[in-house]
Amino acid sequence: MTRIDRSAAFERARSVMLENDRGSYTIPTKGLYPFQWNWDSCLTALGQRHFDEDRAFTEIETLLAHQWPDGMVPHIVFHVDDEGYFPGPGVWRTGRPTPTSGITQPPVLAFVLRRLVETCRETAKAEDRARAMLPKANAWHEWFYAMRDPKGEGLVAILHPWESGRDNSIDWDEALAGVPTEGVEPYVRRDTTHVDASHRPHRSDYDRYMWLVQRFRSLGWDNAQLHDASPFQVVDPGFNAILIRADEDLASLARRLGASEIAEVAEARVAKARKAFARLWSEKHGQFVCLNRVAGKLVDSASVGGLLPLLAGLGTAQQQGLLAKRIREWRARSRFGVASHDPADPRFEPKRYWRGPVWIIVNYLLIDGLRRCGLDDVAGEVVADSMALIEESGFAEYYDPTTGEGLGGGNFTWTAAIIAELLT
Ligand code: 9WN
Repeated sequence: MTRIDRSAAFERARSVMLENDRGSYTIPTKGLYPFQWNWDSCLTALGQRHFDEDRAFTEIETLLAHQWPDGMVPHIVFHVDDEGYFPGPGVWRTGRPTPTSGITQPPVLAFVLRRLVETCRETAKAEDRARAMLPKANAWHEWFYAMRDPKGEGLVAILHPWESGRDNSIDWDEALAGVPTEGVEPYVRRDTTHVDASHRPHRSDYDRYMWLVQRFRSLGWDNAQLHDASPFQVVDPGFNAILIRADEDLASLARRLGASEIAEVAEARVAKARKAFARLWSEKHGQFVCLNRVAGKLVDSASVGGLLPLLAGLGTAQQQGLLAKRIREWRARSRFGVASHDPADPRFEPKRYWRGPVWIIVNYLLIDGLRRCGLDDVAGEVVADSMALIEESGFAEYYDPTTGEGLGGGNFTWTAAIIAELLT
């Protein structure tokens, strides 16, 4: 890209972020997602900081203002009424003052917060705002190990595919098969009125998503009960790697800001999780894979979630090299990297949401992880592919890795935010 192209691309990215800005939070895209989503907001702050540092902090503060008393930071905050999304607050019925969903999402918050503080122009102000958020981020991380790792194994489970942020990944097929559908209340999906249904999860997936919501709701959203009551308990290497990295970043920030008690507990969590992580390596696939905690076995599914451990420098140097090799192999089989699932798998679907398409935010996490592990050449290839995708197809929600076609919602906030981040 030429210099002029870069500044034009940055301006386009900025206008997408501004178009979706609702003052103190940003929606992912108009129509399809009219509320605040957890990991979308945090990653959006990474882009906002390039033109408005204050606003970037506000994005995260708004999310944390809706943290639950038990420490969980919910996956959606329903700031306004909007019938355009299903399931809305009337389905979740979590009883929060401002309605929220009852599950969580990948905890990228502390990873983003550290980056904001380390790169901001107004350091003292940023440090003050970050200092106030440290106990909240710590409470959330503590919540994960208390509620989602009740046996103290060092790895946390997700209880709903939506928690992973990779909703209909092939990773969940086997565990979802153990979720019944009897008793699911009649419902009308709204996503398929906004975007092409063949690019979205199947009805059979939604039935199970709703069964789990109803089950958890029947338990009053009491997190102390949900883990053991859920027929879906999956240890996702991507999710756990994000949590480990977020704890490392929380510890580093806490040390910088003089909060040594928080630093110590975060470091202890990291040390324990790192030891436990080796269990998720698959010799067959040459990458990390999920563990189905209910069945007690690894899941035969090679998805991008199993490459994300690079983000926390997990695995041996040899294993990290194999993860980079996977990225190159997948890129060789499709035109653009990085597909969300191994394109050689017969279950790979290049247009169906998290069963194949490329997601720019995942590319960004991989780029960061590859650089961390000294795999800069591969990181450069993923940057180039990400730029080529937005040049060809604009700021889409996700892209077909075989053609580069933009899919799902358009003018998508976190895609724009990450491109702004990669450009600067
Ligand atoms: C359910 C907002 C969210 C992302 C997720 C993505 C999708 C929601 C949905 O959209 O999930 O949370 O209804 O499909 O899978 O990663 O946070 O952009």
